[in-house]
Amino acid sequence: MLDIVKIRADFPILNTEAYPGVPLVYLDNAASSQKPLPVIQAMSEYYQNYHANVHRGIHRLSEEATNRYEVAREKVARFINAPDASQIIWVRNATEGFNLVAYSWGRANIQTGDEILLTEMEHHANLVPWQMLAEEKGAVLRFIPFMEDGTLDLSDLDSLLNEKTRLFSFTAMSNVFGTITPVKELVKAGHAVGAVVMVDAAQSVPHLLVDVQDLNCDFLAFSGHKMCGPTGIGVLYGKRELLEAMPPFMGGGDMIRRVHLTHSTWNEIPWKFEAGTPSIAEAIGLGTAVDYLTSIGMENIHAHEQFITNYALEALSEVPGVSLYGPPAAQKGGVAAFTLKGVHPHDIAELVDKDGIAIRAGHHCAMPLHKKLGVSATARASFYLHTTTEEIDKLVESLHRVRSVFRL
Ligand code: 7TS
Repeated sequence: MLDIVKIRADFPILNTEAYPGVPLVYLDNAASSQKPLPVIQAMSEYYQNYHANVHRGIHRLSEEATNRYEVAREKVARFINAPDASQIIWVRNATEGFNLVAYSWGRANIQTGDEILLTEMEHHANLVPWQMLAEEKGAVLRFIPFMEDGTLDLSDLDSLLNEKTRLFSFTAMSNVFGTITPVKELVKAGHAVGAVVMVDAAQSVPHLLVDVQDLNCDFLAFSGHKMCGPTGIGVLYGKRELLEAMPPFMGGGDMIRRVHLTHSTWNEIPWKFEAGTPSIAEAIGLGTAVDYLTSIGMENIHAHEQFITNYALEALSEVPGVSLYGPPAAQKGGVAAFTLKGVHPHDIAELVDKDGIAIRAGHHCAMPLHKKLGVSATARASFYLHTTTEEIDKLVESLHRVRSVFRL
């Protein structure tokens, strides 16, 4: 079991009030997680003690900044068991990871009539870049449907994945249902038809042990800000031979080997994909976030979240009028999406906020998923390593107050 009191003391914001006299209850971790003190300190130490640009100067500050920036890359590589740190490309967020692959790999490899297989429960980040690519290239988008319980319907996988499928990209964990998908099996199925397989790990890397060599995926993307790290930094992992064969995404400083007036040659990976001054403090902060999560243990974090999710699903299901979406706790991460009959999700979020409780309401950047559910929006509580049963109880009490405000 995690020492939640000790963990909560690491997160300054968790010990603040949302309004005077109303303690903050932060249940919006799927949108973005809060930051523990070591991450905040690592970033401020960089600015206070050794801020300089990386890969440029030969003065002490620049060498130290470069060293710490590259050490952070090595930490992230170890965290997801990448074979080598050169396969960790710094991007701004998971969204940029998908755009990088769609733009660079996609424009070089996708042709008219090729198929791109996605699922119906993707976040827009793993949907829109492929739509743009498909439109430009005349490729066809296909989708694995989801079933009523929020798990993937794999019964037609044999025909959805076929010799025309060039790319298969899917989420490892739905940000609405919380569904944990069978990543390893899906990667294997994709490879069996010769497709390149990309995994959206924005919701999985922060909460589960992810091993890219075990999964054998070709690309995998995630964001720092959902895993106790800063905003403005994310990761694209890729297999070496793919990354080396891909053209650059953006041009500019740092990504070149030699520049002539009319043409240039490219740097090695990972820098070939990192044009311009990067997010230095943020990369260092993410390295510290990885240290922090590792010190607690990803298995422990997942076990705690399963316990909390189970508790939350049971407690929420006892509130009259609540409908829950997604599979049971054992099959999902720490996400509870729900509706309350007779109250719009935005009203739920606004009213529980008065009790200091932060949840998200809306389509959670998964409009097609909500369309298929037949609802325009859901309310969503999402948990992390510091979430307590008392916080879930407060949400449930607050929902009872919402019901009385609406005279239900
Ligand atoms: N993929 C999944 C599964 C996500 O949940 C998100 C963000 C992204 C990709 C994109 O991440 P970004 O950091 O590039 O924006 N999800 C959410 C969410 O559920 N609520 O706010 C952001």
